[in-house]
Amino acid sequence: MAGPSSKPTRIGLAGLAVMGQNLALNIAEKGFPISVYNRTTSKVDETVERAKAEGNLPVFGFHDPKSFVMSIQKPRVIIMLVKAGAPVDQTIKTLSAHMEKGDCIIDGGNEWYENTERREKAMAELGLLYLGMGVSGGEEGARNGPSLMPGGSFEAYKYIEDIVLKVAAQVPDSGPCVTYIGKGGSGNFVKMVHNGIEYGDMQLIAEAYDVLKSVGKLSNDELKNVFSEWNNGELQSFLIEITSHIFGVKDENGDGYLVDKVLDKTGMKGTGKWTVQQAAELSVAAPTIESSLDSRFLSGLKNERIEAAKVFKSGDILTEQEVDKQKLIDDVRQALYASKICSYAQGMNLIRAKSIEKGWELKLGELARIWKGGCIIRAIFLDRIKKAYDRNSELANLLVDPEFAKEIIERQRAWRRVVSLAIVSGISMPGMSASLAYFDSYRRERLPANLIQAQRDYFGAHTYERVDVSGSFHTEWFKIAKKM
Ligand code: 2AM
Repeated sequence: MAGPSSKPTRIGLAGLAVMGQNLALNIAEKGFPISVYNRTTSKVDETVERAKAEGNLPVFGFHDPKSFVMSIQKPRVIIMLVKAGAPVDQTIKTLSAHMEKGDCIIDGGNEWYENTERREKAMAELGLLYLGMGVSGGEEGARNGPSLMPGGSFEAYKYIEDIVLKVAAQVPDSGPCVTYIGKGGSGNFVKMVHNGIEYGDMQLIAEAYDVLKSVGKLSNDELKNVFSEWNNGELQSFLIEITSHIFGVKDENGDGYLVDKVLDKTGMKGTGKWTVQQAAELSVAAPTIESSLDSRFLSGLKNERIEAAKVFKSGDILTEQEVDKQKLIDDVRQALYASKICSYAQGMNLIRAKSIEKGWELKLGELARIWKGGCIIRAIFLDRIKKAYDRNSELANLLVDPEFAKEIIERQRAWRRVVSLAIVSGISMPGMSASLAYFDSYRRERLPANLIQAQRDYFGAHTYERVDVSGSFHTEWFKIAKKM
């Protein structure tokens, strides 16, 4: 097999599907000779061929796990990019059989954080180090610079620090998009919440599109221009940019634009659902992210929606009211931005709650920094989040950072106009309205929760606290009410 003639390689990578291949080529391009392996050996040859074609990169392929492991310099480091779950356990078993004390395995997949913690413990018993590393940026990011979220053994991180600092996306003025996240499964957890935030961003963008198209009657060309203009301002981000590109793509197989031919049914792989489950576990309100997951569930009920649309046809209330297009576009931009602040506040608070529970000591500002480049949620906006946590690392909620608070106040009228317009027009806007309700609940000193607590005490003697006297109280509400 084509291996390095004498000198061992610096690192190995196992699992050569799209992400694995691209990451291997990226590592090689940054000057680190790399050994590669895949269960199905044709992918090994394919990767070596690509490495040749893309500039004779130092990628060395192996068809059997033993010679693959042996080709790497000690202490050996192997990144795995195989399907999460059982395939990871199988790959660990295959590789670790040939590894020695002090060697290290890194899982670069979207793995459930507890699996990483279990494996880290099992590896430690063999004297092996383990990292769970979130990798974001898709195919393009993996090849040219992803955002990397490594968590687990700090010693293992130190082995690979020189590599990941070069391989990660580089953002001027804020450095490479990688940092040691923390202990245990923190790298996977942070990547999971990153994906939850990504769900939220995509939902909010889809709602902006919906109201502009359905109520504002914007054409795809107009939408393309709006999103491309937005990408020059406060909303500048990868997702806004690709959205503007999507509106410009014509259907090669028919008339019109491709976006209009795409079935309105969203797929998912599970990290969004995990994020919502964790929010519930930790009692953290994350309504924007939750609404994005619910919207995907509802999108999946295409056949039911077709039937329901017939049932409610006569009650269709989408009005043909006149809207000032330019004003609507400007309002939607502001609503999108304000909603996004709420969504990120939820994601960050979820990460902080987990960090406290697990003693991870995660630095929220650093996370915002490493998401500024390489990953799917990369955005100019993340710089503002980083600065907010730099100003106050103990910030209870992004909403109350003085800069964000000012931005929300400036945008709230437009935000309320957009949500109201959607509601009266019968256009569902779950993400933006959930964000607005989150803001409206969080900013109010007094909520109607007093009534809920009174009801709980009425039927279940759950007791209540008082606003004026400390302690816990119970009232025989029923007896008093009966006497009246
Ligand atoms: P394959 O090419 O041999 O299928 C994404 O599916 C990656 O995970 C691929 O590289 C795939 O290898 C690998 N993979 C999936 N299941 C695996 C398993 N049980 N053992 C090893 N690799 C696996």
